[in-house]
Amino acid sequence: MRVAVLGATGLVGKEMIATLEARCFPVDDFRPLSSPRSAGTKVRFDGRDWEVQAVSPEGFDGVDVAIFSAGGDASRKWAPVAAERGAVVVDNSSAWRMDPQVPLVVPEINKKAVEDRPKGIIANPNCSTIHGVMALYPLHKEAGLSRMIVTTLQSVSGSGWKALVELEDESRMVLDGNVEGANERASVYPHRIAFGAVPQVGSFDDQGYTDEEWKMVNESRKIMGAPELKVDCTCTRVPVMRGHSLSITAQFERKISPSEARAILADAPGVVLKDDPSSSIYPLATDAAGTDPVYVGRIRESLSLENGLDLWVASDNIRKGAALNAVQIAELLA
Ligand code: 11C
Repeated sequence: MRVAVLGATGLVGKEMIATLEARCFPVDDFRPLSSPRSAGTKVRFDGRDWEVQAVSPEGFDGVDVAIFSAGGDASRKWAPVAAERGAVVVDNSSAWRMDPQVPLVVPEINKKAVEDRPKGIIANPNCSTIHGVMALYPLHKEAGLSRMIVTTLQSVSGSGWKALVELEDESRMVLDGNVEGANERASVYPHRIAFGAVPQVGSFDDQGYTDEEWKMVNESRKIMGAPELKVDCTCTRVPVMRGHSLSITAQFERKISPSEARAILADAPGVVLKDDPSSSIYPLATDAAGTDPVYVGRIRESLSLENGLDLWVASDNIRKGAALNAVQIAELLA
């Protein structure tokens, strides 16, 4: 396969390149692309350094699969150009996800959807959505998911390199007693994130929900083929470098016991069950960081909802939440 990666110098782009290499993706020709600003920098792939080229229409000539992680504006501009030149685009931005002519794919759930791609674009879902549906879909197949109530605790790596540096800088300042300076250092986020929790991921609409929360609502319905699914979601940002966590209350059409749910999830592809609370074994973002699976635990019967279960989920937002899922989609094409 001739492979282009647009956004090759970003946090997710670099992980995509590392994932292509780690999974021995069959690459005959490799083209790392970026905005003109980052062009000329080098990325490492297959044992050598490659110079990143500025994105251009010609850069997609002869490319079989173009994996994009360069933000919504770049995707809106360049995905049709790449598709026009014959590439299949796997896009990690939110630009195309809800387009009815663009499949939104988590391979463990709806891999057949990649076959119907009239625009030549396949969308990679939002990270926290991927983690949620990976945990819930195996249960949905067995018991019919009717409602999900989700609170996310999202790490700063979801906002890229700058946010990692911001958390580190602010943490140092607070530990040095300079709380005022740390508050003033906030720039990626509207408030200091170090030693705090911010109930805002993305921007608010008139209803008081953020775009990140709407992604959980709409993308979950589309991926699981469940347009009637009831969803409530609150997305929060926490001072974790890498790995998103989700607290989920799920309601089903039929009763599903915690032990049945554990048995189903123990067999689910891409999911690892970590559920022995008496020994303090449950999913931790810090354990999930740098690994592929979606970890599920704290499975217990809901105290308030009929046929309900409570769960805790953690997974690496840069791996399964972004780069790994995108490369798995590319593997379906290969
Ligand atoms: C975050 N989920 O954690 C976001 C990052 O729509 O792909 C990814 C945004 C997206 O901040």
